[in-house]
Amino acid sequence: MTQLSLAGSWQLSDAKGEAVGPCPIPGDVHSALIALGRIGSPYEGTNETDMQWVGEASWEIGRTFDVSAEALANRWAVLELEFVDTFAEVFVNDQSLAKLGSCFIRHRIDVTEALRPGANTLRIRFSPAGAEAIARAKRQPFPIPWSVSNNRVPDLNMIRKPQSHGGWDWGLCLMVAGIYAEPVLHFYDAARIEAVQIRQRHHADGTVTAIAEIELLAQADITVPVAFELAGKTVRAEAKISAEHGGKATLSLDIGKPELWWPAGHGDQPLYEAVVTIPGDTARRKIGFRTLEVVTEKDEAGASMFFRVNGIDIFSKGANWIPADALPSAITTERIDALLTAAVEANMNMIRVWGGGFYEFDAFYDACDRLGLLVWQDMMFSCSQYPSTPDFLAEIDLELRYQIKRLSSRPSIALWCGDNEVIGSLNWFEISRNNRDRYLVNYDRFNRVIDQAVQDTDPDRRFWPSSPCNGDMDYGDAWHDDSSGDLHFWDVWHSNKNFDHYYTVKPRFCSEFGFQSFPSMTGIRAFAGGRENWNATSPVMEFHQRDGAGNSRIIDTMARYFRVPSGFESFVYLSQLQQALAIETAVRYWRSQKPHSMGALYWQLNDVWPAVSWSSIDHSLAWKTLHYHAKRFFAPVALAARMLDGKLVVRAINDRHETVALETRLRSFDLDGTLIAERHAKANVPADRAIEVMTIPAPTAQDRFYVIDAVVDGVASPERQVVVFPDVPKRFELPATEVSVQDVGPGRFLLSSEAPAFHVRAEAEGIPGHFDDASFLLLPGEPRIVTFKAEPGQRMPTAADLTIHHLGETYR
Ligand code: BMA
Repeated sequence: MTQLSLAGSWQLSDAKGEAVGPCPIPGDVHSALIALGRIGSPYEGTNETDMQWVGEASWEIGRTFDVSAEALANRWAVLELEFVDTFAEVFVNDQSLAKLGSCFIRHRIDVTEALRPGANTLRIRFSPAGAEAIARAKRQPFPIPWSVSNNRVPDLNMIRKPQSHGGWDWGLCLMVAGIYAEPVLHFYDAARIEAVQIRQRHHADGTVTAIAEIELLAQADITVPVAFELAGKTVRAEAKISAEHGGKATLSLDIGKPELWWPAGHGDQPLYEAVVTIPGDTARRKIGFRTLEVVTEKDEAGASMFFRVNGIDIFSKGANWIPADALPSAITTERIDALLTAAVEANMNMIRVWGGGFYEFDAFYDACDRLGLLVWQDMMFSCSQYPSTPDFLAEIDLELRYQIKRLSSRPSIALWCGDNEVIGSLNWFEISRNNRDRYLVNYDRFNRVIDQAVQDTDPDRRFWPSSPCNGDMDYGDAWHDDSSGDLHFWDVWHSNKNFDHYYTVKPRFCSEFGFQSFPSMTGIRAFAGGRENWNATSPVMEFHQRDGAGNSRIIDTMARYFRVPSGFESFVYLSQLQQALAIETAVRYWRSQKPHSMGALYWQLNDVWPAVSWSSIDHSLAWKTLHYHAKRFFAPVALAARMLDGKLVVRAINDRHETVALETRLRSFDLDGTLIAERHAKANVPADRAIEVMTIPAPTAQDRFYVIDAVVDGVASPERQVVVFPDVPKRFELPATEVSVQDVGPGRFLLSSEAPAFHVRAEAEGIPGHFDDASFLLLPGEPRIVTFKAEPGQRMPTAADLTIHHLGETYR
């Protein structure tokens, strides 16, 4: 036996040592208590309020396991624990062996002396993280302000636990505890592999040298053979390891011309397996060969910001990622895969792992490597100031070096970013505004530790100080300064501006901008109880909205753009439509400014619980309208149309590596669907560019709309269609019409309408899955077939399962 998995059913006990029941590990205490019926689901009603005691209590989990005498003979036994959340004392056979205090470090505990042949016990005692945070804050030499507007538990910036566990403006406060990765007991010969990083050197002739940098540890001074294998080749060496200082080996392989790994939409994602072996231990890494640079060159506007992969300048299209669920037990590989697959289906090529959650699980990065999603990786610091005391810096230094080494071999990791909004938050707290010198120096000391950790452990990758940030040593206003660096543009949502306000900035790279909507009716039915609660301002609905001004803003926006909807389901539909239109306005405009603008990552992809939020996929994994729009507005060839000074200006965007011959077809219709005029214009849109393709005088009356298609290779794909109202939709007399649905095969439906139906949205409520398209225009005589993709194991809907919404019926 070389290793023993300790995953499975552990026993949970309370602070007094009383047995509570089984606790599956990997997993969390809350989920065990829910399964035991001790607490309700935090997602339903207002249950969250009644379970705050769980996060404030101490808990213990334990199990027994058998170890044979042979397994122990002359072996080095090491208990490996990762994703331990957070303050935990580890007992083996009642002997205290370690006190853990960081959720972001892998703990490897020598248990050789403590184990015995036969039955052994392992107990892990968790103490409440919130109390420890407060105790640490008291010991600070000066106050370190924390994220008051988000966290409901004070001082979480003192401890290395996901910051959003204490509540966020899209999430609940559970202060979960547990172990979220498989605990493993290793039996090594005498030495073990501590870290493996595979670096790549690309040569001008297309050949690549792969370099394995290997860190080794041993129980006693020893020399071991090391082998490095990749792409059918192997190299061997000997490594000296000292018990006190460990050892290192660097092995290189020339591997000819490998197939290159590309971001999604730009090419394939071939992965090669690298294997590093010493007697008794093996490490495997999936390698994708690609070059990647972050290009920040000075130019007339300021400085560029984009990713260049294999020599191609990539427009980053994507969204921000928050933890996949508030209950870690619910974060399965299937859930992660479903979310990231949906990101790629929506033509995304980048995900930003936001700094208030986890350095994600291996399954997350496995999916990104496999799917071609570049990862903008924040370090886990968000929206607070952080200490610069020696003990805190030492603790995060360990964390950073561990995480960078853990992830650096992955092709998906594109950038290491120091934090989320920590520079900006200097301005949020009275205490740091009043003594900016002190807090800026404090920030710089803290941020330099991150910078140094990146330089030392992953010199091939770029360190970016903070998101947002105008550049190295730039402490300007990256919420508004669009001349360089990445921008968080929040004025439309947080300052209640019109969607047109997105036209006032031309970000070099917009890494956050968002607009809220209600979740799907499937989600609402599950958490809100009876119909009497189906109202935006019912107590339960307000409880599932964590941005104080959120619902007012949604309602206010609706009044600006649409007629007041006649029922709650229409309200939910409209809330999702306006979110989609807001984000679409920004993305099409910024993409049309390519190559000045080179990135649009909206806030946010997913949800941790069923709530009103900025997500495009709700907690039930239902696609909101935004996600369907994202699939179109992120399409590789797309149009951007904009009303400007009485004109309708159309630009075409090309993300392909070659010129696209494109015909712009613009049709204007009156509101009953009669064609008024049609124009065509041909243009060659150069590779990786956006150019103007048509301009026409636009009407001043609200009596017509425009349908613009980009015809490529003779095909006017609906994916590329843009529909423009020359004024806000509420001013148009939309025809009353019913959309008819016909089954045309398993999961295939023909939708048609006798008068124009706008933003037609079919839903198969209660059946997990999504359509290939939604929120599109149906013109008379131009029916559409939509196809449903059911989640694995789900039945296909029939026409009778579908509900259809469209804009013209929301107020009738
Ligand atoms: C941002 C993020 C989050 C937050 C979001 C919505 O700037 O970094 O902190 O949830 O805005 O307010």
